[in-house]
Amino acid sequence: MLGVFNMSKENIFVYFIGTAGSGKSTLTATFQEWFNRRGLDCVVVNLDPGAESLPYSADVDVRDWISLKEVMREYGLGPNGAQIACADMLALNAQDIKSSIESFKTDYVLLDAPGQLELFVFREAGKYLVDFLNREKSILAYLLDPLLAKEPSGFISQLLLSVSTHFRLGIPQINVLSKADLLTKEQIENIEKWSKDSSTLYEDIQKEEATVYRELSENLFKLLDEFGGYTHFITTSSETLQGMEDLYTIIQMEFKGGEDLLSD
Ligand SMILES: Nc1nc2c(ncn2[C@@H]2O[C@H](COP(=O)(O)OP(=O)(O)O)[C@@H](O)[C@H]2O)c(=O)[nH]1
Ligand SMILES: [Mg+2]
Repeated sequence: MLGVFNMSKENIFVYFIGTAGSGKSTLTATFQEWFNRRGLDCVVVNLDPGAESLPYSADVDVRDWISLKEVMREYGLGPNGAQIACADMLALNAQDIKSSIESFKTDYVLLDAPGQLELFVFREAGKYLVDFLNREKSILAYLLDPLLAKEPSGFISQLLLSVSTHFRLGIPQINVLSKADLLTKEQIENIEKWSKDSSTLYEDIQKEEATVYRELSENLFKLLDEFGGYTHFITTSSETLQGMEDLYTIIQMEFKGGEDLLSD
């Protein structure tokens, strides 16, 4: 437990989580760049043992301890089985990851989760790692895929995954509509409208083709609407750098009551 005492009290862990291809690694890189441009310090951690190439240079990289190719060879597993085995190994290497992070002195730790959401969220190792590193100082940026979120039922399915992630990991969570540059202004305004006034989302679901899936969407909507607040999101783009300030501000508000590191 020595590490706990070494760790800076200000250390904040930001996990980037979302379905494969939602833009986690790219947003991690962009947010790191945004930090650096402002003279702020952060440590970037790659948690994906299967990552072939990364858009940032990782300060801490699980591939130093876990290799997808080696696991495939050693245990005679195919790529899918090996991904699962590697995800579970994150727990075995939690102390290595923690010690490595602690060797940097920093306020922010940005963690890029494995490509496949379920490997981190629905297996034990992800939750274990969040607890082990410091649950109290952790926040999750949940990436909503814009190409799915632009349709009412797609938006609902993305929110459902976001809510499942929240229930599973139980730490503060920010919904992030990523790759906003891929959507038209109208599409973004539409999603914002659903987010601000959920009755418009319900109306638009009802305009979709009448299938059993529409009925399912309506029922899922009612479930999500009952809990409230889950439709809120911020919009980001790694192309235009939109949303970085918003992301930073929300994180600051959560942990520092709005006190801005930039003004130090
Ligand atoms: N246009 C656009 N493409 C993006 C953006 N962010 C990521 N991408 C692309 O989306 C793909 C998946 O991104 P990646 O960060 O690897 O997703 P991950 O699997 O969630 O880590 C890549 O081809 C990225 O170049 C963005 O803000 N705008
Ligand atoms: Mg990635």
